[in-house]
Amino acid sequence: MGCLYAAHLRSSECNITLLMRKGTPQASLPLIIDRNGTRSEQQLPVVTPENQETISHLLVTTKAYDVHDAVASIVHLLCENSLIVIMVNGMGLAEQLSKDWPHLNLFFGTTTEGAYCISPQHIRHTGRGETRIGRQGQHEPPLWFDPWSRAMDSCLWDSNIEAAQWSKLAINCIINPLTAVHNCTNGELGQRRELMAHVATLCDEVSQITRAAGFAQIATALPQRVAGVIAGTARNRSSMLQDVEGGRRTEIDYITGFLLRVADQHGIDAPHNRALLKRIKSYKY
Ligand code: KPL
Repeated sequence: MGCLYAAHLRSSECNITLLMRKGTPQASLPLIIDRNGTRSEQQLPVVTPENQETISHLLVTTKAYDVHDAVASIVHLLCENSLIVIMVNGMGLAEQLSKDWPHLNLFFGTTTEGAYCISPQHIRHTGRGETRIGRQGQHEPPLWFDPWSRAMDSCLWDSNIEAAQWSKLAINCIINPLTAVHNCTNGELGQRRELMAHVATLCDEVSQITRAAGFAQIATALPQRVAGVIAGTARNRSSMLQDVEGGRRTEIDYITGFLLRVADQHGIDAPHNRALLKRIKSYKY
């Protein structure tokens, strides 16, 4: 996702640098984006935390569990006006980051753009979606947001970004762990009777927690939204299933784990979500 945004923002005349992990050697990298049989290639400068100068705008698109370490590696490069846009799966990062760095200028994003990596800097953009970026309660988009809204087809400022994040979280809580445990495509959740029953039970629990968290409309619409995402992404293997298949750590702590922390605050039991969390966390990586 970071490469997709880098390419689009570069085309929108933004000055983009790819910030890679410590020790990455290259000074620049070709970034290739395939879309509908058309290929675009751009050469983008690459830096690492040890040779980067002050960062003014930082977009973080790592796995959720890598965000804290990623920020720790560059926090000395931030200045008073620097801002960070966190666009990752799951929730709970605002609290985690603010605990260690209370003065970070944080914004959050969520996207339904479809893309996957063919090789490290070679991306296939598979489907246009919608991106929402914002800071809770900030109604007017800041000036820096202008090129962002021009760069992507549908990139909106959202002053209720927590609702947008929760809406995605609720769907991920249902589809991701179920597909990972049952080793199935998203579409099978809507076709196999026993899996449909699991979806319905999880939907009930997630809706109850969603309502308690103050997102009543999202709770009411959840069963229909989940059915829509299952049908619309029927051939996908969810990101969590791909992580489990690849023997990688999953983002379950930031998806179901976050949901259950909110459930605990409201005294809600959620046994099916708890069982899924335990099962996914039992996988070795
Ligand atoms: O966001 C997704 C994911 O896989 O992480 C869904 C919506 C479930 C699509 O696969």
